[in-house]
Amino acid sequence: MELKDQIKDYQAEISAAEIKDATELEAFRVKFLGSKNILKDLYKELKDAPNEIKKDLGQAINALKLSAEEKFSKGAKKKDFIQLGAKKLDYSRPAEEVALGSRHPLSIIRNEIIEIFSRIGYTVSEGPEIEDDWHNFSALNFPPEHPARDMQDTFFIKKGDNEIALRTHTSSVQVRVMESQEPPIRTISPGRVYRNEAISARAHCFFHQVEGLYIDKNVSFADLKQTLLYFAREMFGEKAQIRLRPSYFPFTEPSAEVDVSCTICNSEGCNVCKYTGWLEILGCGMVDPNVLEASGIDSQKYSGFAFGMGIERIAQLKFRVNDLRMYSENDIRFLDQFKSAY
Ligand code: 2U9
Repeated sequence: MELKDQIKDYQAEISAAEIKDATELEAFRVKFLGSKNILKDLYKELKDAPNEIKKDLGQAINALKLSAEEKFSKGAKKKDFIQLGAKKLDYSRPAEEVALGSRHPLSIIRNEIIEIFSRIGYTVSEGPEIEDDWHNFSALNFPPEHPARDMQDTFFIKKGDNEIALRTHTSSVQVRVMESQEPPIRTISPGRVYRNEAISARAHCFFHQVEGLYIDKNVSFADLKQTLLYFAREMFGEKAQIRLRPSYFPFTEPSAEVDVSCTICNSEGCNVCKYTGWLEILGCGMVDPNVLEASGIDSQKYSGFAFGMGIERIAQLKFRVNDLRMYSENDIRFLDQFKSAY
């Protein structure tokens, strides 16, 4: 059949088409407007048509296309076609609920600690999780034979002359701050740290810390105590009390462990505080002069204090989550419970 007659036939077909339902509408769409529609064949044939009638035939195919589109949109507007099969769509039905995520409990606590210290002028410093021996141990006054350097405690990446390991504390970040900045230094370093421990409810091969450092002229132990009391009251409530017990760390002298009065039982005794009325929350001390000197700070001119706490420990007390493994399992049933926390 000649192209001219084909166009005529299709034009007649389109004009006569009575689209009665969605199935017929779809069939019409596929034939005249779909990706393999018949108009495409007509355009192909047009190429070989004699030049003197090419223009007219081209216009006729374009007109065919327009009437197909018009017929289709008229058909699509028919309200019967919102029926799919026998089921009617219910446009008044509420939309599916979009599941919202929530902050991780450790992020909630970390952000709260950052907030508390930023209110008294502390900056936040971050640094690498893969550290060299100097920043993780030597600069912090760990003697060469200190047990923390043992393979059983630290994940080593490279042994030998220039040892590389996963940091065991974020004090390494503060060594970097001391090396690159002049006092006064007032900074906290939150971050993930690694210890070579078997995973259980009470131990994990990684956990999260916030360590703090304050170096200036005439920084005293009294400044340290007042800073920690401020922190304890902001974190655990205005009635919180603290007590310090003597301790030992290679990087601080003197050193102390800090307990906060048990806010769960008002210090009356409960199973969380093991009937002592006190909860251990952090360690602290005056920065050892060796540590200041190792990073190029004159220990005759400057003194400082430092402290460190485990974020999981604070979260355990605030949220009563006793199994450390929960924090990294990403069980939605666990994470969902912190939706309202922030
Ligand atoms: C520099 C010098 C000294 C940070 C300190 C502690 C005491 C401490 C532990 C608490 C629980 C680690 O997460 S934990 O296991 N930390 O007891 N941390 S003093 O001392 C520093 C830090 C940086 C340059």
